[in-house]
Amino acid sequence: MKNRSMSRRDWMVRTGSAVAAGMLPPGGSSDLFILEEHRQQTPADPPDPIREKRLEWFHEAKYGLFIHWGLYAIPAGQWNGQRVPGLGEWIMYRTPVPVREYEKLASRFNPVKFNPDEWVKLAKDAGMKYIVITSKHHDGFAMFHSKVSSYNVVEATPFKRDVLKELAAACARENMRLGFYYSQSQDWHEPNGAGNNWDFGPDEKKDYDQYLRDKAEPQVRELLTGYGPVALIWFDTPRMMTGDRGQRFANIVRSLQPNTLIDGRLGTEGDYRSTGDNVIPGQVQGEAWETPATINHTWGYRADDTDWKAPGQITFKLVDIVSKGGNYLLNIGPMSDGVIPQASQDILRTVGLWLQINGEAVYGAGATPFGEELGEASPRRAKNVRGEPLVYSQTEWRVTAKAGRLYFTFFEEPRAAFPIPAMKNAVKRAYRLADRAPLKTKTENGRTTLEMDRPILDPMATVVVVEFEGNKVEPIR
Ligand code: JFZ
Repeated sequence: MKNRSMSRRDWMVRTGSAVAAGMLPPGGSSDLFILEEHRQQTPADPPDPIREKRLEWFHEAKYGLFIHWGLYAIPAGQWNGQRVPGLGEWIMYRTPVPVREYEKLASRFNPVKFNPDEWVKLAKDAGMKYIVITSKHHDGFAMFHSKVSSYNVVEATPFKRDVLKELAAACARENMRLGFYYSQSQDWHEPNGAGNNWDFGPDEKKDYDQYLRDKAEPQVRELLTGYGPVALIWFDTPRMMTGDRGQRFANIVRSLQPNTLIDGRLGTEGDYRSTGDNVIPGQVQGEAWETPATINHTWGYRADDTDWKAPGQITFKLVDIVSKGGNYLLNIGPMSDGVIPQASQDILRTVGLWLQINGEAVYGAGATPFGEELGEASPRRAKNVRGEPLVYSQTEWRVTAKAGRLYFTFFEEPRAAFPIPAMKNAVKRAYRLADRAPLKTKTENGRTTLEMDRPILDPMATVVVVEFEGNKVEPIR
């Protein structure tokens, strides 16, 4: 396990989560300086058996649906007729909109077409195994009935329905795991929350602990008591999480629901690592990790962003992530009437059809035992924008693994017979996953090649199962 010997901070830097940790300004020029500074290694954390147990379902699941939904779906990227660039859910900050103005959106929030059963069905059709929804984003508006702040979907809107309660009930009916995104640090609605300097001045002058004790901590408690079993809490942008502040949240989670996972952006404790948004590491990572990703270029709905990722791209990213030991948390942004943009639904369902046939290569599958297929490091030792060694990634095929089996997913048709990477294990047989059609294999000097029919069965992605002697591959390097 390579990265057991890497400091948490170093990993965050390598995977872009340093911005999330509030260590780096997004896109700031000081990035590289900090990257160099933290390149040193620290001793490994010992694996924690209780954590490993908590993570079992997460490792099995691999693919989740992220939902960013809140008041920002109403302006949808425009304020007073002006286009506001950037992420849809950041419109209050980017404009910036004074609290008294932004609050008025609540009186217009009436998503009469919200149908939680349809949302859960979409996740199921898509082959996703968990849902994570924004319970309160940086704008401070709670999408649930909170007793500690009336700035919530039940008390401040004409809709008056507890969105999270209804979604939790729908998930329970369908055995879908549900987790909550909660912005613990930034709260632009509160005088003492982090982030809003246009109404409330600089963060350094705020009574931050007052906000934490009176709003954030009690709201996290509410989420963990009134909404059934919570799969995970997805904390984010840990600004000012110094001292015991992060630990106080961790204690709330652990004491109320010991099985609930904590993501990688609380600031202190976490059960798995979250990469930077849309960032997929170049190599296999030894510890549990997840890439949060957009399906277009925003999390919260923006009417002008229709630049969707194609089903083939999403399928590649999913298999690529699984082959490196991670999970893919892919986001959609519902509109203010409660409808999920049709194009994003269609894309998710297309990938879902592929998973119905090929899911065995994804769910519960482990990382590649090889790695040569991932790409090659720049011979001139160039670095990417995050300061990591630049890898020219190879995108033709990926490998995932289970006991006694390898799954080769081909995204391009191999031009000739395909040589299985060198391993000590003998190959027993090979077949296409989709239709179980056997493949001819040839073994010479201990190296086995696969002969594939042309054209390849599914031009988007075709999986070939290779069964081998023993449980675990022993690669020859
Ligand atoms: C955060 C939020 O600010 C954003 O609105 C969204 O909810 C997203 C999932 O998370 O944005 C981040 C956090 C971390 C990084 C980039 C954007 N990062 O580490 O690169």
